[in-house]
Amino acid sequence: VGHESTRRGALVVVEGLDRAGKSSQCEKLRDYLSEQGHTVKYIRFPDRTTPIGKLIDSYLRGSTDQEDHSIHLLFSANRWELAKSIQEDIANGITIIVDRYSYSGAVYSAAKANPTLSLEWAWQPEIGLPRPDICLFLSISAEEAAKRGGFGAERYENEAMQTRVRELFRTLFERQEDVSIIDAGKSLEEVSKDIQVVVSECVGRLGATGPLRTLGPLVN
Ligand code: ADP
Ligand code: FDM
Ligand code: MG
Repeated sequence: VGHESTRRGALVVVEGLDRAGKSSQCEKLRDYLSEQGHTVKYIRFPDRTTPIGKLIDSYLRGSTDQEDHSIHLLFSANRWELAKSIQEDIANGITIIVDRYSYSGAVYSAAKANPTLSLEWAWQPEIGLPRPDICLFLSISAEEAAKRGGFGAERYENEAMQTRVRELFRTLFERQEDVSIIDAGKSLEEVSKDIQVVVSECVGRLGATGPLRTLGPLVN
């Protein structure tokens, strides 16, 4: 009788195209879960602060070029270098909200249409990483996204790339469990409410989910 072990935190990933509203919604979700009494961290990938992250940042800004497979593996390595601290935080009861994860990793690289860089190839290095308890895909049409202002100056912010990324996200998420597709074309507040419902339900069934799992191979 007595000592109850710490209830683990949840691993919540937010995915979607540029300007789908990921960063805005991550902040809102962090505030909401904090108000509910959870200890919450908000992190993002790429984490541009590490040595690997600095290489990625320079690539995204167009200051340096990198071979397609090579930069892909650096994006993955950037997740691997943080995997242990994520696992520890979750075990210690901290809920982590992640702005982009392995799904962006696989999809943006595969969208380059490099003949030896398929979605299957791109997914491989993600196998074994902490698996999200829930992945929220903020789905937005090209028209809605266009209303949210012009593209920035970074490498993948062009129409052709975004179109291929949109299609590949759909293909990938048809092959994943624990994904919730959120209509991100609604107002900030409406989207936020929809996310709160899904995440509350996920957090509520964590006891039945067991310990944090790891990402497995792509299923057909
Ligand atoms: P992302 O992180 O997915 O690129 P942001 O959260 O940075 O997206 O949002 C991109 C832009 O769109 C910002 O100017 C933001 O204020 C705006 N925005 C985000 N969500 C909505 C929404 N639901 N309706 C209208 N504008 C939005
Ligand atoms: N991106 C992001 C990748 O190509 N691979 C990855 O593994 C991740 C996490 O980097 F264009 C791309 C997606 C996007 C850019 O932009 C990061 P933000 O604005 O920092 O999310
Ligand atoms: Mg963002």
